[in-house]
Parts: sequence; structure tokens; C-alpha cells
Amino acid sequence: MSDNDIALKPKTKSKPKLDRPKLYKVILFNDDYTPREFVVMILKAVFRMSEETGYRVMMTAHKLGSSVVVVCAKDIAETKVKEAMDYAKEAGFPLMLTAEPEE
Ligand code: TYC
Repeated sequence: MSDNDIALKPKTKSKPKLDRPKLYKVILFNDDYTPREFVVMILKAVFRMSEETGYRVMMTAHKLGSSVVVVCAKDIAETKVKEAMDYAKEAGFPLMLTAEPEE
């Protein structure tokens, strides 16, 4: 190799992988007081679900005690939980949702 040759080193350093931000599950909980139609209305208005999907998610919570509504970024999950519970509070219903980190 002469002095003018450039020795090309293979790039061996790999970029450290950035951890993906954790996803959050929005969970809907059953109660004995909130009307079914109101729950479906909330799922349609806040979570942009169709009538059919909203009804299915509501019935899952009604029968099993809880249902996953959506999995998304933390800030979106928390904002939607607050929005849904604010609507319910305003209407005088004890509807409960939470945002929980995925395992
Ligand atoms: N259990 C309620 C009723 O029978 C309906 C309901 C369903 C409430 C799902 C909350 O997350 C819920 N009126």
C-alpha cells in the first residue's frame, strides 16, 4: 500500500438501537350503572369506533368485567381516558377507563 492509498475500514460500529417507547393499553371497565348505549356512544366519539366495534367492545367489558379499547402511545392513551371519563362524569355516570403500560 503506497502513502496515497486510503485504507477503507469496514464500518463495524453499529448504531445502538433506541428503545421503542412503551405502548399503553386503554382498558374499559364494567359497572352496573352506565347505560350500554352511553358506553357505545363514548367509544364512537372518543375512540372513533364504528357502532359494531363499539358494541362488541362494550359487551366484552359488560360480560367479562373489562375490555381493551386500543393500544397506543402513552400521551394519546391518557388524553383519551380523560376525555371519555370527563364525558361520563358530566353525564353523571361512573364509567371507568385506565391507561396501562403493555408488558
Ligand atoms: N353493565 C352496564 C349495564 O348493564 C353496561 C356497561 C357496559 C357499563 C360496559 C360499562 O364498560 C361498561 N348498564
